[in-house]
Amino acid sequence: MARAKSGGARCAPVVAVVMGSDSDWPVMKETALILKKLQVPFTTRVLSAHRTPEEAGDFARKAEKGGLKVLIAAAGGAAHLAGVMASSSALPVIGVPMEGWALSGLDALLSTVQMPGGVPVATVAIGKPGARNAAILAAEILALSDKALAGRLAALRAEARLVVAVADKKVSEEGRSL
Ligand code: RP5
Repeated sequence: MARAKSGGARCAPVVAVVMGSDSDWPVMKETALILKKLQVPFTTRVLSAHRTPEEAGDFARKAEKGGLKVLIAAAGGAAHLAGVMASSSALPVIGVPMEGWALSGLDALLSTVQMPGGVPVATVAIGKPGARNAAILAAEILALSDKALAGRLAALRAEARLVVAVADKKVSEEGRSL
């Protein structure tokens, strides 16, 4: 399994960011960037539930033994990648529906979220917001046993509050000056 960079040192990945196609990468890069910012070691892979089903299942089966703790799986269309990960691993799986080429990602959302009872996939929003939330959710799971990471997550939330406060000030001022 590939090593990931974290805080300047090479650390074994604890999160896998798996996607069905390299066409998903521009969106899933958002996940990787947030994991990097939070100093969570990760690996990024292209594995397809439909085009490389054996490799995808094999990856999920070996994930826990390889040191991974959370799997993030992104796919579009008839999106089964997160489900395949969840069916072959006991690790928590976060599914990210990709917007795809038709139906604005509703197809992928339903394929990802509608898992049968007993095989959960924590499904986040379609596209970039989901890609970002997948990273944060994975970090929140890991932060349950990592106080330093919990601190970095709190700082991220504080940053988001600051952005809203600045926007609030700007819009309030502009509103008053109309
Ligand atoms: C899914 O089909 C992939 O996850 C991707 O979102 C979509 C299209 O894949 P490409 O045809 O661009 O490779 O399996």
